[in-house]
Amino acid sequence: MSTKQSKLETFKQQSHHLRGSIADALQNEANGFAEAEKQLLKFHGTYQQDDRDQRTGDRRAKKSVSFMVRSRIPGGVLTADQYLAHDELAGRYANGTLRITTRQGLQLHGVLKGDLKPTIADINQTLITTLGACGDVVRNVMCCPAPRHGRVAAQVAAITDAVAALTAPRTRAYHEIWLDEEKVFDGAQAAAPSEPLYGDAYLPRKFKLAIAYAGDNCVDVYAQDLGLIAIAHGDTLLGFNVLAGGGLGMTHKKPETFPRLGDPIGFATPAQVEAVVAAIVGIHRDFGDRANRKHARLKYIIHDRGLEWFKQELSERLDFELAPFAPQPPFDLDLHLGWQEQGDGHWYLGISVENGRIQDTAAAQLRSGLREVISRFRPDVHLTPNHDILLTDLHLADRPAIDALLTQYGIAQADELSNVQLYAMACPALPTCGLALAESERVMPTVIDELETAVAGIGLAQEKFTVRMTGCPNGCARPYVADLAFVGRSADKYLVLVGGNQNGTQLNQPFADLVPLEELVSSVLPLFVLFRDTRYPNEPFGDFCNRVGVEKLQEFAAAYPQEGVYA
Ligand code: SRM
Ligand code: SF4
Repeated sequence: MSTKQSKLETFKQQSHHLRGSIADALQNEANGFAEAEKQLLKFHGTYQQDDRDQRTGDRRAKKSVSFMVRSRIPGGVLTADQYLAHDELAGRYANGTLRITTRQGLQLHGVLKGDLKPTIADINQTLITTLGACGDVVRNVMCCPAPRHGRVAAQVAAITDAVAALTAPRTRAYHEIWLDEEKVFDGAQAAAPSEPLYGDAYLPRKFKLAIAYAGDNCVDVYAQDLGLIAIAHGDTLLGFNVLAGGGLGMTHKKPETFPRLGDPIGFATPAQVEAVVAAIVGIHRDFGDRANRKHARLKYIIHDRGLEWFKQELSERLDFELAPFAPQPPFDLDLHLGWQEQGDGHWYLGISVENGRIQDTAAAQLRSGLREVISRFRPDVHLTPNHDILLTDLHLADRPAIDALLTQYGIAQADELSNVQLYAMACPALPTCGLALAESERVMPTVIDELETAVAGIGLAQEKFTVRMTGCPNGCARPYVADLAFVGRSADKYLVLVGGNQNGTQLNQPFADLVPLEELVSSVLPLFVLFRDTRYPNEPFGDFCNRVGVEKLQEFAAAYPQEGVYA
């Protein structure tokens, strides 16, 4: 195993808290940045990308370079003005679309280098930052987006904000580069403010944190480096069950990389939770692998050193003992869609957004429709971890007008969509993602249409199961906890996995490999037939697959008649 630190560690350490030569490089004529700056830019919330549809195969040909800009939005909560500012920027500087992310952020794609500074500055004008949306830091802090009222909800929201503030990078580099703040670092001495949580080299890798409410796992809390589950008794927030060591990224054919669910660690009171977060992030900072980035997540520290070691190390960093993990009810996945009373006399409307892409197409003008509804009715906007959008604090009296507007713009409401569609997610993949091995977002609608028809054809139209697709094994749409997943392997071939569940509490298993795109649905349809015929009462699809086991499922599928004769 190499102990030589990775190149990126050197970039970080030499960057004077994320400055590098970004400011100078912004001024030059090139359409992109050199390697060190490209890496540092991620911490500022932007990725250099190229349009992979435009790649010619000629390495000398000039690439069509542009930037993805990601906003860090704790809990996914925006005001109407903040949403509308992003919408406006999508039209002015980006490719005319907004992309809700699986961590409740918003992305712009296709921003040119010359427009990066105004784009980031304009986002900041609305009091939203892109700093720390990407890079080796604690990423956007997630929290269940459903508008809730009462003391518990207020406390959970306050803790979400406090944890986001605690884990935000402190460097002023961002303000100097993008917001024209006076330079506090002149290159002569290390006069930049220190990073109390991160140090000069930041974390060895990204770190993900989410807060769930007991019983509602819409944030996929087991897939996070650090998961907090709010436990309340009536109107009192007792505290949080703490999970650590979840994470999904893996690399095909490299068994030393793997998805992992978080382990129960203990229970923290509201007053203890920030100290617990700082201590666990500190363990990642101090023990994470700085030589091999593929082995640098918290999950590998816990896997390699053991859970008992981790708990001991955590206990030494805290000046109190964590209580034991508290009993909690079973989880469910609530997408929070449709019209719902929010508990304070107001209503919210959850709208399903196919793969999180807010755009206008011939079939539906989602971007324009949302813009009009949000401009006229001024709701707060909550982005969900399932790529959807909630418009909150609405008056019931406005429902007919809002419904009419959605119809006018061709926007379907949740009760008009199939369960297959509602519970599906796909990552962006091609053409923007440089790591994609196969298509995802662009082909998912066709796969979903086919799957919808197929399961309806065998009488399972009402069945709820999660189906997720990614263009590579990194796992951005959290495929490894889904009932059914398609993970890109090569140009148009996928690994098919089954046996996760909607509740996000179990990992799925590979069922078939290198399945061509056009055979994805037919490859799994025999499993749905077997499920329909032999499931236990109310047993979900993923649990059924898990119980029967992949080997038996493979045998059954191999013996099953070819496509077209399912009944
Ligand atoms: Fe991700 C890298 C998109 C959530 C695991 N992810 C990327 C990049 C930036 C590609 C790159 O490095 O060049 C993708 C940009 C594509 C594009 O064109 O927009 C990308 N990831 C996304 C988003 C937009 C997918 C989506 O459908 O919404 C999500 C942005 C969330 C946000 O707002 O911060 C997104 N990524 C995730 C998740 C899910 C989650 O966090 O809940 C995961 C799996 C959980 C995990 O981290 O373990 C995830 N993304 C990765 C990985 C693998 C990390 C690993 O430990 O191996 C990479 C690759 C990397 O970091 O090197 C990656
Ligand atoms: Fe890109 Fe892979 Fe993430 Fe999809 S899963 S966005 S292809 S890195």
